[in-house]
Amino acid sequence: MAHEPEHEHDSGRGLALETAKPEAARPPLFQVLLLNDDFTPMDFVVEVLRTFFNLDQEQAVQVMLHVHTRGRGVCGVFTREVAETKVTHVNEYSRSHQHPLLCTMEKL
Ligand code: TYC
Repeated sequence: MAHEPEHEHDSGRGLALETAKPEAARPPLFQVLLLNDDFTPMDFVVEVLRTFFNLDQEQAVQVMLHVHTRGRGVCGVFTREVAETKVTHVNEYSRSHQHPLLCTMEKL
C-alpha cells in the first residue's frame, strides 16, 4: 500500500493514529513445572504426567527422571488459565494421595 494511516504516527494532518496491538493472537505462555522431593513415588509422578499432561509412558518416565536428577522439569507450556488449572488439579491430586509432590508455573 502507498499509504496506511493506521501505522503512521504523522499522517500529515496533525493526528497520530494507531491500531490496538493484537494481543489475542499471541497470548502470554507459561511453563508448568514439577519439583523434586524425596518422598513421592516415581510411579505416582509418571501417573501424574500421563494423566494431566497427556504424556505417553516413555515421555513420562523421561520427564520424571529429569526432575528426579535435576530438581525440576517442564511438563508442558500453556496459556495462563490452562496452566493455572493444571497446577491446581495436580497439587490437589497429590495432596489427596498424601504425597508432597509440588507443581508450579512460570511465565516464559
Ligand atoms: N525423588 C523421588 C523419589 O526418589 C521421585 C520424584 C520424581 C519425586 C519427580 C518428585 O517431581 C518428582 N522417589
